[in-house]
Amino acid sequence: MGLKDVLKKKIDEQRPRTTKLVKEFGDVKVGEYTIAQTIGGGRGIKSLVTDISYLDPMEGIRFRGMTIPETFAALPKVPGSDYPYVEGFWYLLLTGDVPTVEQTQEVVDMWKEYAQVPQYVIDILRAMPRDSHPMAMFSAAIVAMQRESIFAKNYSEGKFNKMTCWEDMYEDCNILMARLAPIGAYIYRMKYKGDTHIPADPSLDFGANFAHMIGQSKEYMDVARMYFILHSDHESGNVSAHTTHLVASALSDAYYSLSAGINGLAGPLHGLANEEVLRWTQNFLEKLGGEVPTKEGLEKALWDTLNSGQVIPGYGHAVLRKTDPRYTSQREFCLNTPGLKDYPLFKLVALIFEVAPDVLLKHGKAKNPWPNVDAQSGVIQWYYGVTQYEFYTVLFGIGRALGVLANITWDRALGYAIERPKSVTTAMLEEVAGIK
Ligand code: NMX
Ligand code: MLT
Repeated sequence: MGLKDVLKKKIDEQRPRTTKLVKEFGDVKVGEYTIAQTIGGGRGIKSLVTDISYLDPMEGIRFRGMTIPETFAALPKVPGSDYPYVEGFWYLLLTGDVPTVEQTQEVVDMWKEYAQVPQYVIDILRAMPRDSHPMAMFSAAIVAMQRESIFAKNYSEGKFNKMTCWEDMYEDCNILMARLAPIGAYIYRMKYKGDTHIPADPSLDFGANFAHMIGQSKEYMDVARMYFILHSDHESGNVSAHTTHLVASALSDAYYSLSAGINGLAGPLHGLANEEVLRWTQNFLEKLGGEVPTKEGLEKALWDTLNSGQVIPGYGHAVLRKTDPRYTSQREFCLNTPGLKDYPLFKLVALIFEVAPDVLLKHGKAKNPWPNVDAQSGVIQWYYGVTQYEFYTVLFGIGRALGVLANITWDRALGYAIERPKSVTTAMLEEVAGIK
């Protein structure tokens, strides 16, 4: 059975579960919420459903029920590599099944067929001012391709069918996913490598091809595979996933939805934090003439950042209350890679890990003083020569697309409603609080 048939079978099995919950148990309460949650970004309000990943505050992310090490261990590996195919991971996210080698190959072949980036996208990227942020370019390239949406075309021709429209979304998502690595690579080479470009190598998988197209070494191929998988999904409430879902809930197609999600990822409190971490650490190293600081020196720098009203980038989380396992996974990669383990920037990042949580605890504001994914990701990129930290969030975005596109395919399959929570006025909240 091909991926689409497996997915169809899963969707047919899942639909009655959702229908039963809504029809027979629709009045059962899931939770209660407070004024602080209403004003404070809806934190902790359970109002989204996804089976693709779940974030436990203490344990961290599970993809389709599997921890990060379990996921890496279970998926078919690229021959000659310890890391799995990104394409196999996509299969897992969509279906919940660990694919066989043949099932993985089906996605590899499909994405190769779809990977050609249309010339007009290249023209649009080239027409943008060269100093545009790479995230603005990435988002523009995605939304520019909207004219190709199969979902939008069929909808406009009156061919919308609630039961089968997920198939158009599925096709759109595969086409879009296949093109994201070449688009990212094009932006990278245009902005930072003298506008010289490297054509895709049809013998390579998605992650390796990205490494190849940006002009990277063989070693970096595993970095790309690891990076895309680690950044893929973090349940549905984070800004990029939620935005993608929200926009898709209006029956907007995958291109509009993903572009919107990428715009959210570009914020410094979300995906841009990986750029901020590197800017912060590089500025700091520069001041010290490249020397790794003492603990005392580092503590002072962290306090200076906090006292100037800035956040410590890469630390804290809206849900997590422990060190992010995505941080740990990348830290282990550093510790197991000769050269990286003793790399000054890694030593500094490791020292920040020793010092920052205590500083944040003393500061007394952040509910979670531990590092998140962004605190560790830039150092690996820098080590391999991807030093243009402005670009790091595009890497995050290519990975994040895996999760959010799998999610909106399921959103269509299960016919989730247009999202439209209710707002209240401040006076209404004061009344609820008994102030007036
Ligand atoms: N440094 C300084 N202050 C912090 C930090 C931090 N790293 N994290 C939280 N706080 C402050 C926060 O600004 C808030 O202050 P105030 O009451 O003055 O508004 C207070 O602590 C309470 O915030 P929390 O409830 O702990 O965190 P919240 O859920 O609101 O926000 C983040 C979560 C991730 C936005 C926040 O921790 C943060 O700004 N971290 C730094 C930026 C970052 O690393 N973002 C990346 C997140 C992961 N990702 O990739 O998306
Ligand atoms: C993410 O990966 O989306 C971030 O950790 C933010 C979040 O989960 O809120």
